[in-house]
Amino acid sequence: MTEEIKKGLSMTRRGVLGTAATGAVAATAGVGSTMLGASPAKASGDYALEPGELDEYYGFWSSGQAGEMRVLGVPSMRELMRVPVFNRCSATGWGQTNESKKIMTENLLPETKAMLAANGKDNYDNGDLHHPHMSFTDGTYDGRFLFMNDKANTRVARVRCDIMKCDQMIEIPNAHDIHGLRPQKFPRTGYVFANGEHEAPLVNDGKILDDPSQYVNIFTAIDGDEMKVAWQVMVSGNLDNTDCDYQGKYAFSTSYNSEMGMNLAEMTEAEMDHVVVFNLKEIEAGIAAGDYQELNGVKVIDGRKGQNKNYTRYIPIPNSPHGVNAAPDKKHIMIAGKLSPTVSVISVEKVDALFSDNADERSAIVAEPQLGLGPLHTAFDNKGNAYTTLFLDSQVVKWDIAKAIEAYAGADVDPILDKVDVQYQPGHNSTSMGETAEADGKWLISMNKFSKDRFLNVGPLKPENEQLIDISGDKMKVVHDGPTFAEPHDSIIVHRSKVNPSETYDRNDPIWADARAQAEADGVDIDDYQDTVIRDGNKVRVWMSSQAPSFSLEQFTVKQGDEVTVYVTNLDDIDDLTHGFCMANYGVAMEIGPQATASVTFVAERPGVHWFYCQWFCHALHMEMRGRMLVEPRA
Ligand code: CUK
Ligand code: CUA
Repeated sequence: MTEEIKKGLSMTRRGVLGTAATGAVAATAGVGSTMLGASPAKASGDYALEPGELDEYYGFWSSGQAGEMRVLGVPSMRELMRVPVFNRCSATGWGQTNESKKIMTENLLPETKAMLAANGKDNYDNGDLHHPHMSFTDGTYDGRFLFMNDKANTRVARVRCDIMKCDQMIEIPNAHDIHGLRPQKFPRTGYVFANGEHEAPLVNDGKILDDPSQYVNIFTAIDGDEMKVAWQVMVSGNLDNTDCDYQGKYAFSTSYNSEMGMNLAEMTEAEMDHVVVFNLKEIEAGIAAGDYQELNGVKVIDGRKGQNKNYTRYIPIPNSPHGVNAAPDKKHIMIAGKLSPTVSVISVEKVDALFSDNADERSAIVAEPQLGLGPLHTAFDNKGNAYTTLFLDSQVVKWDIAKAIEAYAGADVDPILDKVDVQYQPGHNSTSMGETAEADGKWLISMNKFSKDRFLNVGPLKPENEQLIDISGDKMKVVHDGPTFAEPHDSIIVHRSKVNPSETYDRNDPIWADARAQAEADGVDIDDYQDTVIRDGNKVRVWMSSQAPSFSLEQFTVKQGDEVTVYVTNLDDIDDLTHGFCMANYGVAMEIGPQATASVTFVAERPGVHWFYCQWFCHALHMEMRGRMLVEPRA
């Protein structure tokens, strides 16, 4: 389809549906402050919330190259929070406070630390967060953790759902560039499965360079409770996306480069690529039996083709497959064809025979409907239907899984039920509770890579467009456009009953265990009012508490060149009473939530009077919440 035709279609539909157009009219007339509030076109019900109304669902969003996780309300699509993870954050001090630096750096590999040091850094500055997914118990979300990948620097992080902060981050050895990531669904998480996307020599120390025949790819199972690598499997072909079954037996990873090509022509040469099936019990047995090599402290099993072992099977799939999605019927795994217009449906019941009888791998395929151009990802409702994004067609297609299976068996039925245009080029999609056994068939988000003309022009860099689609009826209805900054890939929509964040911190939170230990050593009661300055050689530890609208210390004095650590404990214990600590002209700022302790370390190299202030508006006298650091010049 040409751009002109696409634009034409979108203009026509705008005219028909009237949502975008009426929103625009309302905006010009100065009515309402948001499209959502202003739009009178509530054609499909109750996506628009009144002021003060709460959403029914949490949406957990990735942000791609922005490196953070975002929390949205669904269906309103209001952005509720940004949770810094692989990025840095000016507001919260993520990447700067001692507590966050520890989380970010304590599990970096030695060679990473050496590389960073040579570049004058102690931490990565960027990340590429594609896939945020919640922990499961018995096939549904359990509200404990969110796990997410960093494709840019081969890391996996965990966010605690009670405080919505990252509490663990690990760098994955041996693998390269973690892309697909999913938590085990049954019996619980358990494992977090993570795909290394890019192939490289297994020992990547420079002895092997331009010899792709010696490159491998690595699939990693992480223990999600301990946040430690449990085991790894060496595979043939690269690894893109992954998901697992509802039985706790298998994980599935797509490979768009079974050819192990190093350029575009080579990578897209074969008509068939594959899905790797990982047999979890067999892998665990192989590890227990000692059939592994240990590399960088990790047990690595050889699951490459031709090993004649029962660790893996390779199911041929046309052509550069991408998304992997387990259906809530607990029986089917959908593999999106990307360059093939098909979605291949794997029956998990038929996978057993691939291992027990060495059955032909394609015998596990029970349907392969032709859906349209560029199928990337599939989501589900609770009525046996699947929703697949068509990147090239700029559409979402709704199809009937049972009919697709009948058609594959020879019946003359069309599984396609509906198609809807989206604006434009969708990647992931997600439905309300759709990646759990409790899919409820209410909402679908289409995460579109291009917004083009859908919003006011903000220059050459455009937002993405995440569209809310009502799927409660027979026909899909696009009901809302939601711009987002670069570049969410994936999202999950979690019923609010599953998540129960706290209002304030627990004083015994392990996040500031180091500060607590230091306080004990310094004779400071970290849980009470504190205004103590301890000198320890050229190290100075400043202990203060905050209570609106003041810091316990109005001033403290240090010497030029001292290494200063400021610990602030926020003694306020009511909801939404966050304070900040910002040391002006020192590049220092952090968030201190109610009942939290946070700390930051810097060298007081700039003599003179320097004001620190609270940068979180907390009180009528918030501007007065400030104090002085007096830095005596070097003699
Ligand atoms: S990938 Cu982005 S559209 Cu990283 Cu899940 Cu498919
Ligand atoms: Cu405390 Cu503003």
